[in-house]
Amino acid sequence: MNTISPIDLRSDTVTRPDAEMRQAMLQAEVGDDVFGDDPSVNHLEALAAERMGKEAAVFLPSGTMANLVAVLSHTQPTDEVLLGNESHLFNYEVAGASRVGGVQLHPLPNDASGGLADEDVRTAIREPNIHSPRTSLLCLENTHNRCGGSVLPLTKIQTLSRIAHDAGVRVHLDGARIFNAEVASGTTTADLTATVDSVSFCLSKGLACPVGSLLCGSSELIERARRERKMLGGGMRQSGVLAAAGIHALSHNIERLAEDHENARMLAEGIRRIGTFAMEIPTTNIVVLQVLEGARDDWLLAFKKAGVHASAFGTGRIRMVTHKDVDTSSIEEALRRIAQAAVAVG
Ligand code: TLP
Repeated sequence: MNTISPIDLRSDTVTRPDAEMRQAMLQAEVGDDVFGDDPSVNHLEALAAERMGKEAAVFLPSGTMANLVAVLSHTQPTDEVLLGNESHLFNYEVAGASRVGGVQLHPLPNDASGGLADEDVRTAIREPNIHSPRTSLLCLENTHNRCGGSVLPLTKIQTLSRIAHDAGVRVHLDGARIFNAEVASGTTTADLTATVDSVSFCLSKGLACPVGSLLCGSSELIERARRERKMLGGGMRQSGVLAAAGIHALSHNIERLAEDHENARMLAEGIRRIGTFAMEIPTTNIVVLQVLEGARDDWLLAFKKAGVHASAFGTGRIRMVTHKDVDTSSIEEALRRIAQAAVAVG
């Protein structure tokens, strides 16, 4: 029987709360957050707003709900939302914005850094007339998941925000991994998000919390967001137990993301030496392998048999994500196992 313990690189969402985080959760002061009575949630929301340089924040169960609540809070049914064709919101959120928000999603081609061409955004913003949907929101993503964890350049965020704002269009940033962008670029989250109207970020990815996301923006926007959250069933009660994990993560788990980035670079360089895959060397924690020989699913199975769990990531593509629960020696071991898998498949 195969008894090696698997190295799980499917996502940074697989991280488990460590002993210190669990201790913080155990000691959390709680109240009923739907009444606004949970001191831990209130504290986390204040910290999040401060980190993002916004007036207010609201705690939500997931990144998907945070993006949906953002869309609902910025738009009305029949509006149009511009976003990248590789964005999470367009590819992995079950078209919830269309179903629940009644908006039309209008995808524009993402470039390699996860950005959009200025001209594409300018021409996609519709002139008001009685036939067309009203363009009311532009959504960006940083870091960009399907673009290999790329950091969206600050100047790109600023330029696209200006183009949108000049046309009366709001900007939402899916910052599920915004702290990876901060650590990789050396630019603070407040600077990265200064020109956007709202930003969501996840606690449950590289920050290693069991659950939770925050949506940050103006007080007016967040007041509306609280109503939309309630409508979706996302109003939580003694959620201070979860918020305590988030408070802990914001002070303990951000700087260490640099290790995940270094491990991802090491992993990519090692796999590149094995051959068979084409890939970019990542700047954050996401490694995307383009299969050059053989079938993607055969490779995924071979990796799994060798004790490395990865995920399918589109046609001929495999994703591996580094995180807190996989240290450098595990990455070295993963490379040995991947080399074994390559021999088995080859
Ligand atoms: N991404 C997950 C999968 O859904 C692909 C992952 O493993 O990376 N925005 C971005 C950029 C994300 O990567 C994700 C999760 C979300 C939003 C949604 O967050 P959750 O999973 O909390 O709903």
